[in-house]
Amino acid sequence: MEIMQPFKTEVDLQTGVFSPTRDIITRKLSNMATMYADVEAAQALLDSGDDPIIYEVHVTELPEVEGHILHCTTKIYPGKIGDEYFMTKGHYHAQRDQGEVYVGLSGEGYLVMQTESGESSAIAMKPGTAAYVPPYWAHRTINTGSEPFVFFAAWAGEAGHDYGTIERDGFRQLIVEKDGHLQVIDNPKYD
Ligand code: PAN
Ligand code: ZN
Repeated sequence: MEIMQPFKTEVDLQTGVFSPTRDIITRKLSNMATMYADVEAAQALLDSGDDPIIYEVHVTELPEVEGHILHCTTKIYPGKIGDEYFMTKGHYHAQRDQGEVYVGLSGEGYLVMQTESGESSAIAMKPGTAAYVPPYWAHRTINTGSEPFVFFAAWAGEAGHDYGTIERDGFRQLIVEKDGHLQVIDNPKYD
C-alpha cells in the first residue's frame, strides 16, 4: 500500500456536514420506495409529485481496501412513510466478518440489526451513544425524532456493501409510530 498523507475533516456536530466538503450521497424516497412496509403510502406520495430526501451521507474518499478506515456522517431527515419512520436502506457488509462503529451526534434514532442466523437487535441512539455493529450483523438506522438524526460511522476499507439481500428480504423488525408511541414490531412481510 502507498504511503498516504494524514488529513483531517471538521465535522459539524449538529448537521454532520464535512469541511472541507467531501462527496455527498443523497437518498430520496424514489431510491428506496419499495423498502417501506407501506408501499402504497410511498407510491401515493411519489404520485403526488413529492419525492422527499430521506437521508444524506457525507463520505471521505478513501481506497476501499484493507488497512484503510472509511468514515462518514449520515443525516436522516425526520418524517414517516405510513407509520414507519424515515430510515436508511440498510445493508450487510459484503465481507460479513467486518464490523462498524456508530457515534450519535445529534437528534435521536434507532440502530436495527440482524444476523442471517435469525437474531435481531434494536438499540436507541442519541448524541454521545457509541453503538457497535459486530461482524455478521446487517444494520439500518432510523430517525425516531422530530429533528434530523445525525451520526458518525467508521468501518474497514475492505468491508464492502451488500444491499441486495436487504432489498430482497427486508428487516425482521420495523420501527413505527402507533397511537403516538414508538413501537418495535415484527415485519409482517418477513419470512
Ligand atoms: C454507514 C451507511 C450510511 C447509509 O456509513 O452506509 O449510514 O446507510 P446505507 O449504506 O444503508 O444506505 C455504514 O454502515 N457503512 O458501512
Ligand atoms: Zn455498514
